[in-house]
Amino acid sequence: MKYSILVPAFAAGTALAEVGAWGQCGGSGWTGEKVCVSGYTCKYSNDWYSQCLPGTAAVTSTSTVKATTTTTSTSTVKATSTSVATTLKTSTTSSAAATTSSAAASGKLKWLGVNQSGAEFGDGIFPGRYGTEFIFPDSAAIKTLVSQGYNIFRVAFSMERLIPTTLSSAPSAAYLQNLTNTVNAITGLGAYAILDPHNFGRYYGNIITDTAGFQTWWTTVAKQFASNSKVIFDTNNEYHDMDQTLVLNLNQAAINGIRAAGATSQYIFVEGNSYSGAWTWASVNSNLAALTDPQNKIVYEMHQYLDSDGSGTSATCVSTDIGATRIASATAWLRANGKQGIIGEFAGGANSDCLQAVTGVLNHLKANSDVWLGGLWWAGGPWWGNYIYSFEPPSGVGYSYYNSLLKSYAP
Ligand SMILES: *[C@@H]1O[C@H](CO)[C@@H](O)[C@H](O)[C@H]1NC(C)=O
Ligand SMILES: CC(=O)N[C@H]1CO[C@H](CO)[C@@H](O)[C@@H]1O
Repeated sequence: MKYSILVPAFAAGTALAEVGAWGQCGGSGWTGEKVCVSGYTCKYSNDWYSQCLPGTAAVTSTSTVKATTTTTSTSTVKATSTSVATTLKTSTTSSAAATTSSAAASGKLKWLGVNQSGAEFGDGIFPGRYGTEFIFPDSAAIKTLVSQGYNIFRVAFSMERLIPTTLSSAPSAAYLQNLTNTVNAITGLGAYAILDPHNFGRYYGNIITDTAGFQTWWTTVAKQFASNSKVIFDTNNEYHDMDQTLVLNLNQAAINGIRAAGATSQYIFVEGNSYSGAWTWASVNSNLAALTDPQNKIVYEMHQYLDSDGSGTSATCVSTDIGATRIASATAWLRANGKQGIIGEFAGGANSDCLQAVTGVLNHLKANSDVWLGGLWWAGGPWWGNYIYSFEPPSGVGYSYYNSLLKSYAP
């Protein structure tokens, strides 16, 4: 999800219906009610989601840094995506459609899983309070998902909470312990855990330009997980509005830092600029083909949503074949460059158009499994409430609607 049109947490003096406990009360594109029932407060979680959480504390403010940077990006991303979509319509619609209709739901991917959100919530509030600004994933929910067949989980967390002072300083023991507990809960069940610093290429809101410091940050973190072969390192979530060479250099610094820590068996997921979008990857991120890894275990992580602006903030999908259509140019890029990729975030609303579009994503990944290793739904986590894509068992909107489809592709 990308854009931040910040929604005021309260519409003062109105007589709107109130949002119930744990319900969504704000976020980019949110047009629903914003006032919580008595005893609950609308809390900012990230630019896309605010939620009614227990308590009466003052509403926390949002980050203005993002508001400024994303305004410019909206038009850039949209302009790029339009031309990509146009190109794809002429060149790949027929093959994408053929894939959708011919591939049965019996296909299996190497990896299929769910993002686990919570430890990065309360973005911009550091260090924040456990249970108020942020939470860790629920290991019981993860266990349920593993029992359904999912074998990979992307654990979002905050770089600043893990290593609070500078990029080169020591970890916060308590946050590291909780993160490690989550990782161990996942890998102890035989699944893969992706460490996802959910930072958009920023540290305390500023674009990271200190590549040496970033390398050190990664060496510090990777040392903690070097002996767990089921851990995967994701260099950073969704770089955007950054110099393209800097994105290359940060990814390479992360790879170098991770390998220098003695973490030599694990996969490394790299991400690109423009929010790592699959639909714009070939036009924006081609320079990342130059990344090198002595272990040769780089996987290109791309994100793809199916709503009109690709931001993942609407339950409406553009068309029933938009999933395969938006991914096709990335598939061609991976194959042309001899690389492998994963769709690290995808989702659609709980409706029949999106069901077909999501099926198209899965069938496309399966039909091109020489270059695509799998996908991860956005998102599970204990605090999603009635969020349009929530994959939290037992009753998340996305879990209820999509679990039977998704698990038929699980390995
Ligand atoms: C870690 O988790 C425990 C609960 O298991 C909680 O009490 C504690 O506050 C958490 N600390 C941090 C920094 O997340
Ligand atoms: C949304 C997005 O692009 N990636 C999302 C992954 O998870 C977090 C959840 O907090 C979102 O903030 C990110 O934007």
